[in-house]
Amino acid sequence: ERLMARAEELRVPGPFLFGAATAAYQIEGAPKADGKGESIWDRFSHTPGVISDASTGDVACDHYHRWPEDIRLMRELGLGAYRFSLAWSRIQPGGTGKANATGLDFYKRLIDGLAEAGIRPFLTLYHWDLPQALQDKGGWYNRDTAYRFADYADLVSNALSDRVQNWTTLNEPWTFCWSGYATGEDAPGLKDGAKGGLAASHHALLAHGLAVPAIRGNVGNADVGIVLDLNTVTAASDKAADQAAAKHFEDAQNRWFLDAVFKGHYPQSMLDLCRDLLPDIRSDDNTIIAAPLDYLGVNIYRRSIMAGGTELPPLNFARVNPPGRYSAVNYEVWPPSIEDVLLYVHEHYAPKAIYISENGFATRPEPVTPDGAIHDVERAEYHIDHLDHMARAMRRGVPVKGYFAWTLMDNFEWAYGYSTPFGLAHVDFVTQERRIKFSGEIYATIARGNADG
Ligand code: PNW
Repeated sequence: ERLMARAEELRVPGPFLFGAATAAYQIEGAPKADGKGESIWDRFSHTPGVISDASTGDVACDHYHRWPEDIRLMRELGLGAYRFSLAWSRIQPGGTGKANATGLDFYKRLIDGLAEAGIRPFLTLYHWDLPQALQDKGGWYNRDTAYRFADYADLVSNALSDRVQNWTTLNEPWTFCWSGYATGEDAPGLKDGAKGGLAASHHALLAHGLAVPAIRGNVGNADVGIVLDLNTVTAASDKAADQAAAKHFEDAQNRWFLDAVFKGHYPQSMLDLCRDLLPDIRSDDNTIIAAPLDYLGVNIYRRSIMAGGTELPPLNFARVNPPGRYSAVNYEVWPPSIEDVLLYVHEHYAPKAIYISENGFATRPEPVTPDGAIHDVERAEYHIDHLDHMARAMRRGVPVKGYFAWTLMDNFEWAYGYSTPFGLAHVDFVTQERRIKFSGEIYATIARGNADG
C-alpha cells in the first residue's frame, strides 16, 4: 500500500514525541461517579436540541472505568506521550474548596499506569468543562472565575507535582469563549456576540496567567504552556471588505491571544474596534497574562479564508469555503496550513518550544468491514500529509517538539455528538470494544520509525 510506504519513509527531525490527545468530557463518562459535580457540558448536552444526534457524554468511551485498556491501546499505537484533560468538577465538585480525594485518585492511577507503560503524560487543566456551580455565578463572565481557576491549578499541581512535568493551563480559549459565550454552539450556549466573547476571553487569559506561577511554585522543573487554536488567515479577494474581514478574524482568533500571552498587550486594532464592548481590563492584567511560558501548544485543523460578513459585529467577517476536500465537520483539508501556522508563530512570537497539540480528521461513523478492519484511508493520508508539512517547517528552524493526533479513539465530538468520529481507534459504542483503524496502524508505523530521533 502506497500510504504504508510513505509512513515507513517519513522522517521527523528528533528528538520528537508522537502522541495522541483526548479531553475528559469527550471520553470519560461517569458524570456522577465518586462525588463528581456537574459541569457546564453535563448541563448543556442534556439540553434538548443542542447536540446534533441528541447524545450526551454520560457514557462516552467509559474511559473512567476502562482506562487500563486504553493505556494498552496507546502502547499498541506506539505512543510516546498522551495528552488528556482533568475534569475540574471531579476534583472540586462545586468549583471551589478542598479536593475530592477520590476524584483526584482516578487521575493518579491513570498517570501511574502511563508511567508503567513508558508514556509521558501531558496534562491539560481545562478543556471546556467548567463546574456548573461557577457558571451559576457567571462563569467566564465573572472575573472571580480566574481566581478560582488559579486555586484549582494550585491544588492539582501540588497533588501531582511528583508525577507530571508537562502542564497546559487552557485548551483553546478562542473556541470555548467565543463558541460558548458569543455564538452559543458550545456550553454554556450563550449568544451574547462579541461582547460575550471578549469578556470570557479576558477572564480566561487572566486565569491562565494566574495559574502559571501557581504550577511553577509546586512543580520543580515544570514545563508550562497554553494550547491555542490558530488558523492561517487569507482574504477571499483583494476587495477592501474582504481584506478587512481577514484582518478582523486574524486579530480576534490569533492575535488577541498570542499578543496577550507573548507580547503583554492586546492588539490595538481590536481594542479600537471593540472599544464599546470591552470588559474591565485592569492595569496589572497584561503582566499577569504574559507570564513566561516553556511552550506553546498549537491546535490546527484547517486554513481560514475570509470575506466581508456580519457574524459578530463590530467584527465583520464570514468564512468562505473554496471547492476542495472537506471532513465531516466541514473543515477543508489543506495540509500546508500546518507549515504556514508554524512559520507564522515562530516568526512573530518565537515561543521556546512548540507542540502540535491537536491535528486530525473527522469522518462519518465508520463501519467495521467484514474482514474486521476500518479502512480510513483519508484520515491516514491527512496525518501523513500534515506531518510532512510540519517536518518542512522544522527544517526551516521551527522548534517543534512533538505532535499529538486528535484523537486516540472515537469519542463525543461536542455539538456533533458521535456523528463525526476523529479516532485512530474505532469505538463500538454498544459493546465499548476498541479497534485500531488503518490510520492507527499508519500512525504507529510513523511513531516507531522515529522513536530514536
Ligand atoms: C478542537 N477550527 O476544537 C477541540 O480541542 C477538540 O476537543 C475537538 O474534539 C476537536 O477540535 C475536533 O473538532 C477545534 O477552527 C476548534 O478549525 C477550532 C477549530 C477546530 C477544532
